[in-house]
Order: sequence, then C-alpha cells, then structure tokens
Amino acid sequence: MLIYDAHSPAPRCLRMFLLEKGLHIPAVTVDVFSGENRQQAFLGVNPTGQTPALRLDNGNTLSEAVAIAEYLEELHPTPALIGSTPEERAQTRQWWRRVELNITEFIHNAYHYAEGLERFAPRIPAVPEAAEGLKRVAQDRLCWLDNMFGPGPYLCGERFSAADIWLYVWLDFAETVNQPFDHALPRIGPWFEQIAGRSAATLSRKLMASI
Ligand SMILES: N[C@@H](CCC(=O)N[C@@H](CS)C(=O)NCC(=O)O)C(=O)O
Repeated sequence: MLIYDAHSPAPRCLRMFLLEKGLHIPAVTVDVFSGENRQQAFLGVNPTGQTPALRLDNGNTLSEAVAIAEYLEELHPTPALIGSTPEERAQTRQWWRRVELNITEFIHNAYHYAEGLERFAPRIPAVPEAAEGLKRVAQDRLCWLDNMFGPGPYLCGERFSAADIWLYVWLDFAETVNQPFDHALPRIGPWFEQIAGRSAATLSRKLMASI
C-alpha cells in the first residue's frame, strides 16, 4: 500500500488516525501548493485530484479520508477508532457526520473562497461572496455541537474516536486560516486542549508546517 499525503488537513486526519492506530504505511507527499495533484500523473492515481489517496496492492486506489479510515479499520480492528460493536460504530459515524456535514466542510469551503481563493479559483468553482457566511455557519454549528456534547471526555463519551480526530484537525487548521474558534466554549474549549496534548496530534502536525 502507498499513501498519497500532502501538507493539508484531510491528509493530516488520516496521518493522525494512522498514528493513533500504530499503523505504518509508506507515503509519498504530493505538492498541492504547486498543483502537482491536478497534473495528469496524479489524476491517473486519483481522478478527483485530491489528497489523501491510498494505492492498494492490487493497483486500485481509494480516496476520501473517511473511506480510507473505514477500510483500514476493517483490516486492523484494534485499537478501534471507529468502534468494536455495531452500536459503537454507529455512534462514531453519527458524530463524524455531524462534524463533517456541519462544521469541517464549511471551514474547508470558506477557506477555498477566501484565504485560499488565489490558489483554488483556477481549480474549483469558487464563490468568494459565500466565504463570510460559511465561516459564520461553522462557528454557529460548533456552538450547537458544544451544547450537545455529553459528559465526555470525548465526543463518544469515554471512547476516543475518529470523530475527535476529524474535528480536532480541522479546528487546528481553521486557526491558521483566519477562522479561529471560540476557545471559551465550555465543552469544545477544554476538549480541544486535551486532544492537542496527544502525541499523534503533535506528530501529525509536522507536515503542516508550511501552511
Ligand atoms: N473530502 C475529501 C477532501 C479532500 C481534499 O479536499 N483534499 C485537499 C487537502 S485538505 C486537497 O487535496 N486539496 C488540493 C486541491 O483540491 O487541489 C477528503 O476528506 O478526503
């Protein structure tokens, strides 16, 4: 297997997931800043032109960080970051979807349409006038998530999961692109500091240095 990695948040989610699972998969870094990922060679690997991607030993390629994480957890069930029972897996996916569909996708698109506009306008449809609204929605939905946060310490209660990784990585990225979140949020504030203290958070950040 080979991972196509990059100095960007979606690949960092996968890196942190692998570190937490103790999995080592060879990786090559694709230069998304120069647009290497949009050149023919990489499009032959992943036609979406996005990272991360996982080349399988049979020559097929998977993309979408969540799908890759699900695949790797099936191959390596322990330690479980999605879940070891049907209910645990459903609970993780419930929070994961809340995180992605309401918060991280808004952060990502707001970045594309504002701070990342120059880079992304030639690559994808860009709607700069939507950027400020998307940033507001992400902040609002983070308060919504904060209100729903149970006794913790993690989104899935006592169980650290992929949902924590995805929310943490994207909030950490958001801080660097003019989308800081309200650290005074009573649940998310302390939760963020706690996740930031994990060694996988530090190690997975290394490749983000040039953002
Ligand atoms: N939904 C995809 C998003 C993938 C994505 O947008 N990757 C970004 C890095 S965070 C990328 O490759 N950007 C470069 C580009 O789109 O040209 C996933 O979670 O894997």
